[in-house]
Amino acid sequence: MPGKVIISCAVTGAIHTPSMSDYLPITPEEIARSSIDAAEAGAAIIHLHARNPETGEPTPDPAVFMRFLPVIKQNVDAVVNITTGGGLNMTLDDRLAAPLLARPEMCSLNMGSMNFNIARAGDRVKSWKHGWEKPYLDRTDDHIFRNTFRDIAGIVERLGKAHGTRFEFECYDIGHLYNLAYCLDQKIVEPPLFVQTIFGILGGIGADPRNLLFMKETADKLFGDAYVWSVLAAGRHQMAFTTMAGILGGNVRVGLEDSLYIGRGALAKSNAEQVAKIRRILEELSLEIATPKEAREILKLKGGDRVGF
Ligand code: KMH
Ligand code: ZN
Repeated sequence: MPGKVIISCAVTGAIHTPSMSDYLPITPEEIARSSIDAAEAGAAIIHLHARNPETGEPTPDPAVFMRFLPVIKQNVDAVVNITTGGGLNMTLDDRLAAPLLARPEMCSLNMGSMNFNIARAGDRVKSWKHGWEKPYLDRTDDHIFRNTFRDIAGIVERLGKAHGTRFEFECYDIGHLYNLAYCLDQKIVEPPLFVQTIFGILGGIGADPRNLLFMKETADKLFGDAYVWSVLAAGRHQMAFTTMAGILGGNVRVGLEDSLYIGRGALAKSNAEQVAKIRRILEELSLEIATPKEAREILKLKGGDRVGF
C-alpha cells in the first residue's frame, strides 16, 4: 500500500510518572478516553500499558487492563497493541498476564536485553505526587531490561503461535535488528515483520539522523521486503524523527509514552494532539494516513473480532 503511513499512538507507557505531566492518562477511564481520542485523530494502532488507578504506578494487573480494553474496542476500530515490556518491577510472567488474557491482535516484543536508564527523566519535577516515583526512576541506573532469546521465543510461542497475536518488534539498537534476523532465519518469527526502530533511550542507539539511516539501511539489508518499518524517538526528538521516517517511506509512532511534549517547553495536552500534529505534517508532505483496516491488511493481523476482550 504505497504512501499509506500507519500512525501508532502509545498513550501512557511505563517511563513517565504522574508528576511529570498532569496530562498523562492514569485511570482506566482516562486511558480509554485518551485512546479513543487518539484513534479518532488518526492513529490506526493504540499501544497500551496499565497503571494503578490511585498511584499511577505501572501495573501488570489484567483486571486493570480489562477496565479499558473493551471500552476502546466498543468505541473505535483501532488495532489494540498491548505491551509485553511492562514496567520496571515486573517479571516476564507479570508482563505476559494481560496479553495472555486479552489475546490482542498485536503486542510489543522487545528484541534484546539492555540497560534502560531513565534516572534523569524526572529532573524537571519540582514536587513529587507519589512516593514511588523518584525511587522508580533512580534505580534504573542499575536496571537491566531483560529480553533474552529464550524470553523472546517464549513470548512468540505463548502469544503468537497460541493466539495469532502479531508483534511490534522493538529494536533499540543495531544488534536488535540482527537478533530479529536470527529469529526470522530460525523461523521463530514470521513476516511481515513490523519493526519499530527506537531512538534516544539511554542504553540504546542515540537520536542522530545518521543513526536513523543506518538502522533503515541495516533493516533493508536484513529483511528486504519482509518488513514494515516504523520509527519512534524519545522526548524532544519525537516529531523530527517521525517526520524523517515519513519522508523515507516509513511509519510512525507518537504518544505520551514516548514524549510528554508537543513543542519546545510545551507539554502536550493529550495524545490526540500529538497524533494530529504528525498527521498534519505527513499530509502536508502528500502522504496518506492508513486506516485501521489498511493497517490490518499491511501487517496481516487476525482482526479485531478475534481478541479476548
Ligand atoms: N517505551 C518504548 C521506548 C514495550 O512496551 O514493550 C518501548 C516500549 C516497550 O513500548
Ligand atoms: Zn510500551
